[in-house]
Amino acid sequence: MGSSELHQQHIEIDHRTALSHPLFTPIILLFMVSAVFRLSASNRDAIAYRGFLQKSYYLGTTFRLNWHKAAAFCRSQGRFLVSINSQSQLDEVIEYINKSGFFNANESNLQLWTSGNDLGEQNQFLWTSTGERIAFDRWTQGEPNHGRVNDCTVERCVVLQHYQNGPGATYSFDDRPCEKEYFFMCESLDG
Ligand SMILES: [Ca+2]
Repeated sequence: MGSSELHQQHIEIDHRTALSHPLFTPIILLFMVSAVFRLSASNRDAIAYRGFLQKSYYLGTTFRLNWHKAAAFCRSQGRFLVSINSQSQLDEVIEYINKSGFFNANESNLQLWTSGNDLGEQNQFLWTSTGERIAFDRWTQGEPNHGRVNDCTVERCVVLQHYQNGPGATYSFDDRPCEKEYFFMCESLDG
């Protein structure tokens, strides 16, 4: 056995010894448990702060995306698709849209994706961004109608829609096929 072979064998023995050290497993476990605790603490902090920090918005009206891509786009900007679970939240959204000038540019209709959907369970609509049930009853008359194609329900994602001049929808919700492309609105918290 040459000296280099001896050296190699020695290193391998040391490696096995380190892995089988009696303290190795407990140390790894302790590290993982503390990481989980740190993560849950930061989540709690985020929820606690949510109460007194104002939302900020982003209105995407330069290109249309399907619901899944719109959700991903918002996340890529550090935001979430918008959730609207009260009259005051709707008022903030309407104010933002009005200030954006969208309706001044010869636009009379607007449909935009929110985070609402019932993808998890039929007719159990949630705001994915907050985890809340859709408790704010702002459905367009006759909606959600769970539109179907070939016996399969395809209308499972929620738009906020507004028709300036027509009858019907006035900043109200409608379930639409998630694959359809609409404008979208993202929200985040200012901190
Ligand atoms: Ca519908």
